[in-house]
Amino acid sequence: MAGEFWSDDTIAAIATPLGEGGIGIVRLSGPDAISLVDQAIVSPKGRRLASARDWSLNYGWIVDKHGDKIDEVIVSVMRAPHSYTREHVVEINCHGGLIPLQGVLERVLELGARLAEPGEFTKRAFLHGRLDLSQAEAVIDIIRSKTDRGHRLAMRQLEGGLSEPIRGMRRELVGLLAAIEAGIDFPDEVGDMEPEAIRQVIDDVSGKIAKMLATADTGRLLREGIDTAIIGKPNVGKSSLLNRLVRQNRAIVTDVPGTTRDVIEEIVNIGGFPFVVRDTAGIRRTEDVVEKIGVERAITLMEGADLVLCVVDGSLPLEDEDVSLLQQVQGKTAVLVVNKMDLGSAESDERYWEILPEVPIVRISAETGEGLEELEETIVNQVVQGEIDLTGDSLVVTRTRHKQALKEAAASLEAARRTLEMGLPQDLVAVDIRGAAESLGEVTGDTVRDEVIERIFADFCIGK
Ligand SMILES: Nc1nc2c(ncn2[C@@H]2O[C@H](COP(=O)(O)OP(=O)(O)OP(=O)(O)O)[C@@H](O)[C@H]2O)c(=O)[nH]1
Ligand SMILES: [Mg+2]
Repeated sequence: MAGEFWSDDTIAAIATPLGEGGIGIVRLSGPDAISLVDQAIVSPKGRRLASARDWSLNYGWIVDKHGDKIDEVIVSVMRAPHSYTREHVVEINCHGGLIPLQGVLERVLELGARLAEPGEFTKRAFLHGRLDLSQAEAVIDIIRSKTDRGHRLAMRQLEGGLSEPIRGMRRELVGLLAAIEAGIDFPDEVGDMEPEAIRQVIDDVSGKIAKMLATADTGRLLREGIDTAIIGKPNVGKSSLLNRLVRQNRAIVTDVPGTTRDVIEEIVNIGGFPFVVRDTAGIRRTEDVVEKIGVERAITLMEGADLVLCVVDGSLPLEDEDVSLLQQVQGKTAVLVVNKMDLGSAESDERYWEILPEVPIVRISAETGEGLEELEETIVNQVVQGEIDLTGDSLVVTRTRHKQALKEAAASLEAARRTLEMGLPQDLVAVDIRGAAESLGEVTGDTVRDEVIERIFADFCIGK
């Protein structure tokens, strides 16, 4: 798939966020990128872009068809194949405002460029073999990374940290297939392979896949963030807890029950993991229309969350409403946060556990900050299963798509092992091994279907 494609049109897009900035960039890629911009630019000394050196910066003005100036610019020229897409790429550095950027974009569109689709630059880089699919996915993960850890993982993936081991395993399987097929094609000269030799390769690759799969759940959380809902009765200190976690006064706190009505969302870095924390309306039966909607949202959020922080006021005895709320939390990944410890504790841990067993309890004071560190540790331990080494060069699977492909490869290898053990003909074993090799190829994009590729790049931003 990769490497065979060649585009005959030239695409253009604004590559920087829309808004005010020091500079903004209009980017073009394709066979006519240089000649097309050349028609739109005038330089003080009459220099032409066509004769500009590769990887050079060129000063000038972009002008409209009447010769009127649109913006003062610096244009970089990167000739094929030494560019992001491996095509001719031109980047026009404009003043960073909507009007100059749109003016310049419209001018190059008028001269024959086509507006790029989301992710189309990176898609071309993939189709020309400069990046494989997992590396292209790493590009968007770098842009969207929410913590240093997530960013480091994406960088490693961009450098081939995932593709290399996958390709290695694929080579092992393809080598095995060749050997099995030689035996099938030349039964007299070569003959069947030793089943034991086949099993060794299967076991080896299966072992590596299992190791990678063990990192997938944590990896996904690192990439996507951990959906965390703070829930509890009104006035127990949910908004105060959010403010503590984000270390600023984000949500309004008052002593009036029912203060928070809408959902307030913040991304918080806890122990290097991105938590998308949502503060919700206090859950109680209410006749207030606005508050009622807030309460419904809180309950919906709780249902879908990766982690629930259930807050109770520890200075007051449990009431029926607390009990029914705790019961709703049952079965979810949760931490019971017993707040207001500075005002004393009315109930024992055992009492809470009677209603909500097996959930870790942390006593804090959102007012003084006491207990917050312990809470943060508990939160991380609740969602991050097992030890994964994120400091070394170890590999972490961060995307569900990769996890799925690895699981399918593992299942095919398992089927191959069973076929082998049953003593069935080796061409049947070969079918499953080929299936496993294909599943592995989906990660790098070597064997992936077009729809999957479309879907991946559609998730990108315009101009990337
Ligand atoms: N003494 C003490 N007061 C607290 C503590 N945490 C919160 N409060 C107070 O409790 C009141 C309610 O706090 P909020 O954070 O607004 O409570 P909430 O759960 O968000 O309330 P709603 O939005 O109405 O559901 C405020 O007056 C806070 O100052 C605590 O740890 N100790
Ligand atoms: Mg609140």
